[in-house]
Amino acid sequence: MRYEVLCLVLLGLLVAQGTGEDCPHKKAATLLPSFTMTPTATESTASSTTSHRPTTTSHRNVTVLPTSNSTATSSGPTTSTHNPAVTTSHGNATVYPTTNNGTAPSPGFSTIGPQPGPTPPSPSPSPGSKEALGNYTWTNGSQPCVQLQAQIQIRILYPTQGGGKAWGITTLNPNKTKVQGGCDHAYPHLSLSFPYGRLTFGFKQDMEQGTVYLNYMAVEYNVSFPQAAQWTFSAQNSSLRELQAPLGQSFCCRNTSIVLSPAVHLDLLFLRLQAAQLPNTGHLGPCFSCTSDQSLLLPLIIGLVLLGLLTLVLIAFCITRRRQSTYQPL
Ligand SMILES: *[C@@H]1O[C@H](CO)[C@@H](O)[C@H](O)[C@H]1NC(C)=O
Ligand SMILES: *[C@@H]1O[C@H](CO)[C@@H](O)[C@H](O)[C@H]1NC(C)=O
Ligand SMILES: *[C@@H]1O[C@H](CO)[C@@H](O)[C@H](O)[C@H]1NC(C)=O
Ligand SMILES: *[C@@H]1O[C@H](CO)[C@@H](O)[C@H](O)[C@H]1NC(C)=O
Ligand SMILES: *[C@@H]1O[C@H](CO)[C@@H](O)[C@H](O)[C@H]1NC(C)=O
Ligand SMILES: *[C@@H]1O[C@H](CO)[C@@H](O)[C@H](O)[C@H]1NC(C)=O
Ligand SMILES: *[C@@H]1O[C@H](CO)[C@@H](O)[C@H](O)[C@H]1NC(C)=O
Ligand SMILES: *[C@@H]1O[C@H](CO)[C@@H](O)[C@H](O)[C@H]1NC(C)=O
Ligand SMILES: *[C@@H]1O[C@H](CO)[C@@H](O)[C@H](O)[C@H]1NC(C)=O
Ligand SMILES: CC(=O)N[C@H]1CO[C@H](CO)[C@@H](O)[C@@H]1O
Repeated sequence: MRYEVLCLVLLGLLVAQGTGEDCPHKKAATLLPSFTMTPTATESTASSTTSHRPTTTSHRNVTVLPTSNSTATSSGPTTSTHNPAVTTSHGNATVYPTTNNGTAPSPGFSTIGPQPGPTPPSPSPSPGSKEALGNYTWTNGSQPCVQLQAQIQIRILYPTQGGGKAWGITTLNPNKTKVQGGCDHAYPHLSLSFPYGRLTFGFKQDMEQGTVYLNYMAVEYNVSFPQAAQWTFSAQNSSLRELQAPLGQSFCCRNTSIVLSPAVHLDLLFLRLQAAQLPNTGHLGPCFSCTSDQSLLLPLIIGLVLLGLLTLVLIAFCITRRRQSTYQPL
C-alpha cells in the first residue's frame, strides 16, 4: 500500500538523519494522508432516450460489427490515439470495450483500462463525472427504508467469438434507472431497472448482532459487448454477506466490489448505503467505513507507532551522548 511505503520512507529518512547528523531537535513529522481518486470509469451510455421496446421483436440475432477492422495490435499504447474505440450498439445500449482482443485478463483490476483518445460524443455525462453517481431511494409512504448512493458498474466476463473470454463493463446511468423496492422490515430490498437490465439488492437485518447487510443480489442484463458470443447475462447469489453496517449507520466505501458469480461482478464506487432505520431527515446515518479503508489505516497506525518508538530511542541516544560529551573534555 501507499501508506506502508510512505511510512517506510519516513522511517528511513529519520534514521538516515539521526545517524548522519547530530541529533535532531524538535523534529516534526507530519503525515498527511491524501486520498487521490483517479476514477478510471469507462462510461457507457445509452445512445437513445426511447425506452419503448416492441415486445414482439424477440430478435436474438445480432451481428456485432466493430467500426474498425480489428486487427488489433495486441498491446498498443503507442498507437492508441489513432485507434478509435470500438463501439457496438445493441438494444440502444452502447458499450465501450475494455479489451479488443479476446484474451481474458485476470478477473479484477487491470481490465479497467483508460480509453484511448476521447470517447465518442454521447448525450450523457462524461466518464467519471459525478453525474454517474446515482441516488436511489425507496420509500414506503413517507418513511425511506433503503437509500443507496453509488456509481454502479457491472463487470461481466463474456465469451468472445474467437473462443476466448473478455471483461465488459457498463456504468449505470442514473437518469435512465428506475427504482423500485420493498420495505419489509427484516428484508428490505431495492430493485433498479435500466434499459435491458435489472439489479436487485436484498438486505437482511440481523437483530441479534444489530446489523444489516446485503444478503441477496441478482443481475439480469441483455447487452452486446464487442465480439461477444453471448448477449443475455444473469446471475444471482443469495448467500452473500456484504456491505454490513450497524443498524442506524450507513455503509460507506470509496470502492468496493461484489462478486455474484465468477463471471459477474458489481463495482460500487463512492458508495453510501443504508437499509435499515433511516433517519427521516433525508440524510443518512453516520458512516460505517468499509474494511478496505480500514486496511489502509492499519499500516498508517503501525507506522506512526514505530515512528514514535524510534523518536524515543533517538532522544534517549541524544541525552546519553550529550552527557558523555560533557564529561569527555576532561
Ligand atoms: C476500485 O478498486 C480496484 C481495485 O480494488 C481498482 O482496480 C479500481 O481502479 C478502483 N476504481 C476506482 C474508481 O477507484
Ligand atoms: C442471423 O443473421 C444471419 C446473417 O444476417 C443470417 O444468415 C441467419 O439466418 C440469421 N439467423 C437467424 C436465426 O435469424
Ligand atoms: C480486416 O483485415 C484483414 C487482414 O488485414 C483482411 O483480411 C480483412 O479482409 C479485413 N476485413 C475488413 C472487413 O476490412
Ligand atoms: C489476441 O491476441 C493474441 C496474442 O496477443 C492472438 O494470438 C489472438 O489471435 C488475438 N485474438 C484476436 C481475436 O484478435
Ligand atoms: C441527468 O441528470 C442530471 C442531473 O439531474 C442532468 O444534469 C443531466 O442533464 C441528465 N442527463 C441526461 C442525459 O438526461
Ligand atoms: C408500507 O406501506 C403500506 C401501505 O402504504 C403498508 O401497508 C405497509 O405496512 C408498509 N410497510 C412497512 C414495512 O411499513
Ligand atoms: C433479456 O432477454 C431475455 C431473452 O430475450 C428476456 O427474456 C429478458 O426479459 C431480457 N431481460 C431484460 C432485463 O430485458
Ligand atoms: C455467492 O457468493 C458467495 C460469497 O461471495 C460465494 O462463496 C458463492 O460461491 C457465490 N455463489 C455462486 C453461485 O456464485
Ligand atoms: C438523495 O435522494 C433523497 C430522496 O430523494 C434526498 O432526500 C437526498 O437529499 C438525496 N441525496 C443526494 C446526495 O442527492
Ligand atoms: C441508436 C439506436 O439503436 N436507436 C434505436 C433505439 O431504439 C429505438 C426503438 O427501438 C429505435 O427506433 C432507434 O433506432
